[in-house]
Amino acid sequence: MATIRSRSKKSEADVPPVAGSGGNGVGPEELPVDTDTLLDYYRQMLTIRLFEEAAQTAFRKGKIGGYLHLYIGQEALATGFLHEYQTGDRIITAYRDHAHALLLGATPRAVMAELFGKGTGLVKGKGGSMHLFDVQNGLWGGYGIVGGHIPLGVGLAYAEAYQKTGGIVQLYFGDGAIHNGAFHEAANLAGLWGRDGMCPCLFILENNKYGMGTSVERATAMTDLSAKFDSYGIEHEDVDGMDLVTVLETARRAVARVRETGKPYAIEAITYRISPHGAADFLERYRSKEEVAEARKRDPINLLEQRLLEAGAVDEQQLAEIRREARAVVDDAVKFAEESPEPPIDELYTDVYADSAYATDSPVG
Ligand SMILES: Cc1ncc(C[n+]2csc(CCOP(=O)(O)OP(=O)(O)O)c2C)c(N)n1
Ligand SMILES: [Mg+2]
Repeated sequence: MATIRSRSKKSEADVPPVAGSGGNGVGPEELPVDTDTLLDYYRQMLTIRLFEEAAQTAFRKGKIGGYLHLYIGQEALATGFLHEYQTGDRIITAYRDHAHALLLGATPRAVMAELFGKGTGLVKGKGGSMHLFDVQNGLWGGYGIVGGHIPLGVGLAYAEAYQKTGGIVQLYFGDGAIHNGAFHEAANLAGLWGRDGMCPCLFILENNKYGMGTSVERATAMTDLSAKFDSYGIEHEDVDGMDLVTVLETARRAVARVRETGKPYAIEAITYRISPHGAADFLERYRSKEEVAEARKRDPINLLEQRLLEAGAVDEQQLAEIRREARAVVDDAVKFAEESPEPPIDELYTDVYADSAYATDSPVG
C-alpha cells in the first residue's frame, strides 16, 4: 500500500547539499539545487496537512474518539529531520505523532484507520491518535504523558550505543514538557553518558509557544528554553522551524554530528501551533485571533510554495495537480477507515501483556 514517502528515493551521493539560508525572505539563488526533492517534500507536507484536516472533520463528526492533536504549522520539522532517518534509528515523540508515522512509512490508510479505532489501524485500533507505533519503520511511539517519553528516548539512545547499532535517536518534545522533572533527570544522564560517546540522542524541542493554553512566558521564569540544556553539558542551537530549507540544513548537520560523536545534541525549533491544542479546543481563549493570523503568514507550506514558485521549480498548474493527488490519497484513507471493521473482540488482550496468558488467567481477565 502506498506511503507518502519520497517516490524516488535518491542515494546520498545524488542529493546536492542544501544551501545555507537565513530563514526569512530567502531568494531563489539560495534554494537547494535539487528542486525535485524539495517538491517531493512539499507534496509530503501538503498530504500531512490535508490528512490532519480530514481527521479534524471526522473528529468533530464524532467518528474519531479520544483525543486528536494536530501538527498543523509544525510540518516542516518532522519533514526536515526525518529526511535524515536511517534504518536502525529510533524516533520517539509525544502525542502530535501523525506526521512522524506518515513520514516514516506508515500508510495513510493505516494511520487514519487507527484514528478511527478500527482493526485495520496501525496498532489494530488499540492506540488511537496519541499512541501510534511502527517499530519496523523506526517509530517507537506516540506518548500521551507529557515528558514521560523523554527518559525512554534517552534510554533508547544508550541502547543504540551499548549495542553498537550505529543508530541514533530523534527525540521530539514540546516547550511544555521541558519543565517536567523527567526531562531534567534524563538530560542529566544524557549529558553524562555522552561524555563517553554513549548517548546518540538528538533532542528536538518543538517550541510552539504554548503548552495547552499556557504560554511559555507564563510557564517559566527563564524563557530561553534551550539554555536549559547548558545545565547538562548538552550543546544546542536554534532553528526557524517554519522554513523547511533551514530545517533541512540544520537537520543534516545535527544528525551527522550525533551519529559521529555518540553525544547528545539539542535543537530548539521555533515554531507555531496553528491548529488549536486539540481538535476539541474550540475557544482558544489564551491567544488572540490576530496572533494566529500573523503566524499563518509564515505557514511552512505556503513558505515552501513561494520558494518553489520563485525558483521556477513549479507552476500553478503543477501545484494544483499535487493538491489533487494529495486530496485523493486522503479521501482514500478516510474511506478505508470508515469502511474498515471494528477490532474483533478476541484482539482485546493481544499485544497488551508480554505474557499473553496473563490477562485471561488473572481475575480481571
Ligand atoms: C504529565 C502530564 N501533565 C499534564 C498533561 C496534560 N497536558 C496534555 S498536553 C499538555 C501541554 C504540553 O505542551 P507541550 O509539551 O508544549 O506540547 P504541545 O501540545 O505544545 O505540542 C498538557 C499539560 C499530560 N498529558 N501529562
Ligand atoms: Mg508546546
